[in-house]
Amino acid sequence: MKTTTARKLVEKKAKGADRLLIDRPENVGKPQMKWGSDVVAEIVRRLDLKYIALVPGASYRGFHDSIVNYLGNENPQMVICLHEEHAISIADGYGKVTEEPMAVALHSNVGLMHATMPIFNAWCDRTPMIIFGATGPVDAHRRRPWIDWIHTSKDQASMIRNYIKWDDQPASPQAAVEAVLRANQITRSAPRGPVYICLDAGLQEAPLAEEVLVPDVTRFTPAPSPAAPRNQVLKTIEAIDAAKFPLILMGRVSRKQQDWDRRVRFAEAIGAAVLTSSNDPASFPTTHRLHVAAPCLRPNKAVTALIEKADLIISMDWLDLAGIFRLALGTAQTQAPVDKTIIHCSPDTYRINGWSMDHQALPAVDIPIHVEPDQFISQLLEEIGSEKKSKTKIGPELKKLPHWNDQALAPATAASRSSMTLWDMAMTVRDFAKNRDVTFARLPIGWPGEAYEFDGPLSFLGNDGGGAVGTGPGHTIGAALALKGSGRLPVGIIGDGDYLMGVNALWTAAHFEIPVMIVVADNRSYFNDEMHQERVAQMRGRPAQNRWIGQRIDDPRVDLVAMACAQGFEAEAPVSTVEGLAKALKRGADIVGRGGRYFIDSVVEPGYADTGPDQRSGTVKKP
Ligand SMILES: Cc1ncc(C[n+]2csc(CCOP(=O)(O)OP(=O)(O)O)c2C)c(N)n1
Ligand SMILES: [Mg+2]
Repeated sequence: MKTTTARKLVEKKAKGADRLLIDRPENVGKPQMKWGSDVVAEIVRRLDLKYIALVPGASYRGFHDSIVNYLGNENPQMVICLHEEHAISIADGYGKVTEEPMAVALHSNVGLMHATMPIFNAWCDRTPMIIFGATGPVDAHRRRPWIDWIHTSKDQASMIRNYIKWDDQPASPQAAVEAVLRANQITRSAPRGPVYICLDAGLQEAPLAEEVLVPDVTRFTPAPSPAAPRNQVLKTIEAIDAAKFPLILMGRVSRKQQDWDRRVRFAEAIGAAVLTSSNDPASFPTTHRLHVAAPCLRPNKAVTALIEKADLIISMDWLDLAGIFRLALGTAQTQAPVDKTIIHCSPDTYRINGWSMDHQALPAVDIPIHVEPDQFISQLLEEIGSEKKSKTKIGPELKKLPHWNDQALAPATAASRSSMTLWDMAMTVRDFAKNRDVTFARLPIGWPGEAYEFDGPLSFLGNDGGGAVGTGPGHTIGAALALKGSGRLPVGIIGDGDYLMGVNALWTAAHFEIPVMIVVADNRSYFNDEMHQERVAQMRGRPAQNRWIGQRIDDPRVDLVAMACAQGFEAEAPVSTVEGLAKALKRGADIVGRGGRYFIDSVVEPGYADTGPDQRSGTVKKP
């Protein structure tokens, strides 16, 4: 189903392929900077922020007018959303691809309240993002009765201050210039995260009373990321030289191809085994000989064996270093440090606070490095030079270790079966993605590591850092927006619970004609929590067969396809066999390749496949 085209399409030659060519204002002429909000718009334009995701509201009607009629709805261009949650999630998905901030505008306290959860998510994702909020007028004498009073809060940012990097509420247009410049520096500096500027409605709507200076923004760019002290680099090389079995835990790293290539060169140069997490964006080619075990979230047998075997562990901003030791080695934690040499490279200490525990447990570390991993790796490579390759010690050891991808994988279930497990679905998707430039914007809970065949930094963008259901659709569409015109195929594979919570993010993709495919692993349940209820019942000696109560999304069955079509996606009837899914994926790829949007309801049996084809299953049936 296509959206109507009453709106004007302005064709802008071939270079417009990555732009949104709609919603163009008319008769704006050559507007003068005359109002407080024009100043904010002007400084934002100079920072070259391409988009601003928003749900409108009167608290920022001045700023809204400035974007449309002063900027001509360009740099940034408005990306209208149907919920503040999606505005933030779209900016998060965009930032995951570009590592650049997208702007967001949120209406007063109420819009901000809607946005809090995905802001937390973006905080956990370390995603840059400049959020504009609004309040007031702060001057009570200028407030309209009732509504302006309701929508004015003191210290509005206090709602989110614990999970953003910085906030401000400038009291003059000149101060707003400074606030935006500072916000830009802070959000782009590692460890990254959202920042918030609250714009007084009074400031926005007041005519400029004095000249405002808008400086050359090149003098306010963020500083380059710091380098590791040389003695730490040398110490690391000594530790590598002394190690018999070095293991790299490749964690939160950049999306840049040259950084990816350097990571591969580094691992090869020192001959270390490499692990990646199934929850974080792609960081290393998963089929590389050194990537011995399939990616996973919690250490499985193969990962545990590698961790046990390693005498040197190099964490490249691994999200939960102490946690993986605890899971793999039993007792190892802060109080009982592991008996191995540990190098931990992460800038995270510069950003953590006492409210959020997303810093995870404190690991014991022998060589701490407070910089971004890719910076550290480039320093190490420079120091090592190329002659190191011959010194590789792990080579013979590695030859003895089976590579996860060499093992014969259970194929998707035979054609005759009339239903699909999550394993079947994952294997079908894996086959589909081979030889295609797919970006998996999200993958669902329980997706098997054996389906993670990643060959570049945009193969996978990681899951919701804040463990927040409802962000899948927004993340996928934000990523697709960033990838528009790149030739890649953006695919978000998400749970039905996630889809249903965030479903009306889809309209934004249709409105702006963003090519994207969304596939739901439809188990008709909040299945993750069925597993929890089962575990609790078992621990308490109670009937586990009741685990489905309060969990199943059925009776009536929600028509997921209709919800996508109603918002301008193309789709077909739900598929429940591997052949049906394979055909649907191909059809979808063709449509998205031509610039369209495709939705697939992939019906699966309840159960998870992250423990292999014999999936943790949902044989429990409702009576
Ligand atoms: C905002 C939010 N609400 C509730 C939860 C708890 N929760 C975690 S996973 C999950 C189920 C998600 O359902 P779905 O997307 O269908 O995936 P499935 O569990 O079926 O694999 C829920 C409710 C959460 N993490 N975030
Ligand atoms: Mg589900």
